[in-house]
Amino acid sequence: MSQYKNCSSTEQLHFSTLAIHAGQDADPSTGALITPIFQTATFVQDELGVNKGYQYARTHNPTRTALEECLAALEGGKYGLACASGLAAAYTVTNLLKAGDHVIVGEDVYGGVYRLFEQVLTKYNLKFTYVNARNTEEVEQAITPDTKLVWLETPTNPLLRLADLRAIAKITKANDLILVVDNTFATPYFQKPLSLGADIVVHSTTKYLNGHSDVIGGAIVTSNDALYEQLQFHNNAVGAVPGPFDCFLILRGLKTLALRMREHEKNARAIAEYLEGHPGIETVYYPGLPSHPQFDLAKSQMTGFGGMVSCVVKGGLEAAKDVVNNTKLFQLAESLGGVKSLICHPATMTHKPIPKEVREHCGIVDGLIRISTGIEDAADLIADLERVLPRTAKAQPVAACAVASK
Ligand code: P1T
Repeated sequence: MSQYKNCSSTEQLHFSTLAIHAGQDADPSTGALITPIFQTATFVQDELGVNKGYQYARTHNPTRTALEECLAALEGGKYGLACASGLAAAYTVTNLLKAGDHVIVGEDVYGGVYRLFEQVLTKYNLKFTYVNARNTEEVEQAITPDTKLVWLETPTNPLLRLADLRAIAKITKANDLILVVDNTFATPYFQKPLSLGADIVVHSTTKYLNGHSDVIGGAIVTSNDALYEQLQFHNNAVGAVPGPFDCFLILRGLKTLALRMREHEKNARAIAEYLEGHPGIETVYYPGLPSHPQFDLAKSQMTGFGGMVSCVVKGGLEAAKDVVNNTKLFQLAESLGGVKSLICHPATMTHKPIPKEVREHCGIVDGLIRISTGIEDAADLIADLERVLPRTAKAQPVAACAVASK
């Protein structure tokens, strides 16, 4: 259908090459090297029932097709679908379900995904159970006769916890469930969930895939023909699709994904190691640290550990506020995965839609801060943190100080 077919040999090509070539042959009508922005709502038909593969831009648009083919190639999948946002991608996937169906969700997910499930989809009688997906048995024990789908983030937002995808995929296959993995944090550069047994990968392309903090987008990738057919149907029927300019920007971002991820990871590792040795920090969450309880699992299912680091600052909410309000290079903002470093306070920002007791139960405490390391120089980023992190814990409660001084 598309005039932007993958080169037939793309399967043998490496990641960085696919990012630049998959779905992105020169424009056959003009020779344009870079996929043009097809800023059109509709396509003229040659005669009734005869067209050039495109009819109406909600259904397909050549710039979007190029992006979808590239995303599919990078995830090692057969089909890609671009969506208007990460949440639009999540919503489109849940259109596979019907009223009464049950979903098992890894408990530590982006607050907006929790809000979509709990405040929108429960109205349509979909049921959700949240489990500690670090423990594969908990996932298995949550299965009911109505369960249709398992939804996981790995690493999770914001606690960088992992789920054992190979082990969970065995369970979902044995029980005929759809395994969906949100691969936003790892990106396909570091983790390919389809190759580990997942049925569907979703992304907020707003993050690393675009990489420049200037687009909202989402994506779905699968190799399953029947699932793709339904997902594509809903993508068109619901209409939460991205415009061609946004697709162009994400495609542009993808071309440097491999380069950027290597730099993000280098900086994240340096920052995680620095934080681990800092007296003002209680806990550091980074799957690339040997002290991470799932370091071995991380090494077995990921080829790198990504650019996100979270930590708990000693002194709770007040100390965390002091840090996020005072960094200069780390900008205080929601989102992640861009070239510019960001810092955020999940409890009051990205994970605010989750009730306090649910949040705290899974470890999203008031002292937690989340860092999205950009690709600036690591020494400058560490100096920025060094300036604001408390060397002595100021806000220690009196009782805790008394115990410590004994
Ligand atoms: O913002 P949007 O493109 O709709 O993506 C939603 C989403 C889905 N999945 C994960 C893992 C995410 O982190 C997000 C969005 N997250 C943020 C905006 C954030 O700051 O965490």
